[in-house]
Amino acid sequence: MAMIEKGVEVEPTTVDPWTDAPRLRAANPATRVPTLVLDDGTALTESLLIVQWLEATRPEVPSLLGKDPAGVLSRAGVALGVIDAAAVTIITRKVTAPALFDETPVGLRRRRSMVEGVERLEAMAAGGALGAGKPPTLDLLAALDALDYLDFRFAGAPWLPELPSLRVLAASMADRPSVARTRPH
Ligand SMILES: N[C@@H](CCC(=O)N[C@@H](CS)C(=O)NCC(=O)O)C(=O)O
Repeated sequence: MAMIEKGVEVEPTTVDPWTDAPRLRAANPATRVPTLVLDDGTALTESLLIVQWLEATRPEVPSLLGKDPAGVLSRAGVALGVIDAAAVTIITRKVTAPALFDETPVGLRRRRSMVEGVERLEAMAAGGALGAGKPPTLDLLAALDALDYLDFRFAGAPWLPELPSLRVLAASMADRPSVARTRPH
């Protein structure tokens, strides 16, 4: 989403990192996505480092940090906490299978991170703190990503709170190319 908002057109390769795809492994010794290979062969990894590269190389395009960088980064951190707790839960299931990680003490702690984090995002959306989104800043992009990822991985989970304001905000962004073209499916 950040790349599209910054006007960078990529030829995306859809890859399952768990299959150790050779091209991904060559570009990124951690064998994780996202990995961005520039035209000169430089490989950039870690989503937030890719955002830093976007900001450093395209200062003229509206900043993803907006006019209140501290506020944007603070709110983005809440969304990233949700995304990280969700991703860790999915990845750790692979470690503990067939036992389910989710209801171990650490799994429940990660669930609490998801619930409390997304509740804070909901309050931000209700109070207008995530902005109208045109152009979106990093906090809104990360919040939309957190919501989509929770829906993708934990749809119907009884512990997922209702998120009416966040869903209204997400619906208002649904047709934006950066959102429509990157939604998980
Ligand atoms: N901190 C990294 C996290 C990247 C990450 O964990 N990607 C997962 C997506 S499923 C992955 O590629 N996992 C494969 C693995 O952990 O081996 C970022 O923000 O880019």
